[in-house]
Amino acid sequence: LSHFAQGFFSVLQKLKGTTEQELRIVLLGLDNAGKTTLLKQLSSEDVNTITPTQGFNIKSLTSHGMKLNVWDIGGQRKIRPFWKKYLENTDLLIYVIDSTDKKRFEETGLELSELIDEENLKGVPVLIFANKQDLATASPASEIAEGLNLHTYRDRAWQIQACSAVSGEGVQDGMNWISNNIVNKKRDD
Ligand code: G3D
Ligand code: MG
Repeated sequence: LSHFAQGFFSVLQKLKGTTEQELRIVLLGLDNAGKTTLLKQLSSEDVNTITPTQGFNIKSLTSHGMKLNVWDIGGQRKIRPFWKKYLENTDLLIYVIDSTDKKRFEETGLELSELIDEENLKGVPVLIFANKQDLATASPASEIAEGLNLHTYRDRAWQIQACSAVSGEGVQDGMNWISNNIVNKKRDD
């Protein structure tokens, strides 16, 4: 298993001890951000690709009491009403950014801020992976956080985590944050 998968399942195991509920996670980001790479080790037989008639793909992974929906966003404004229902009852949003793709920082920031405003994602904790930090051209996570105005997010827990989906570096730290902020929070509910 990848670091991501290991971290993921250890989080789930903790959660399983605290709740009967399914953990619902959506993993979003522009195309090419690194979502599939993050999931590579998880996505063998369990993944179904739902292709709703509206013309977008959602990969859905159900495993260990977790339902994980993964899809590319951006350039999908017209069909947004159709995918909104996949955001219902979300426990956690993981948003992946290609830290080397400066040309699209504005676009990815806009998409994120619109997601944050979605009714179905109100108050939902968000973990942002500033991915591809193994590349010399990557912007540091702190700079990306500033560009995204993360400090203005006051209605939810959030974290930005530098990582490389390829090497696995930083991925476990992100998972630890989930474990501390989602699992423990659910236990208090
Ligand atoms: P997506 O599912 O979000 O669209 P992918 O993104 O996981 O398909 O990744 C897009 C490209 O970025 C892939 O390259 C992938 O190998 C690369 N990539 C993803 N994460 C990292 C990372 O952390 N570091 C580096 N260096 N590359 C990464 P290709 O060449 O296959 O298109
Ligand atoms: Mg992909």
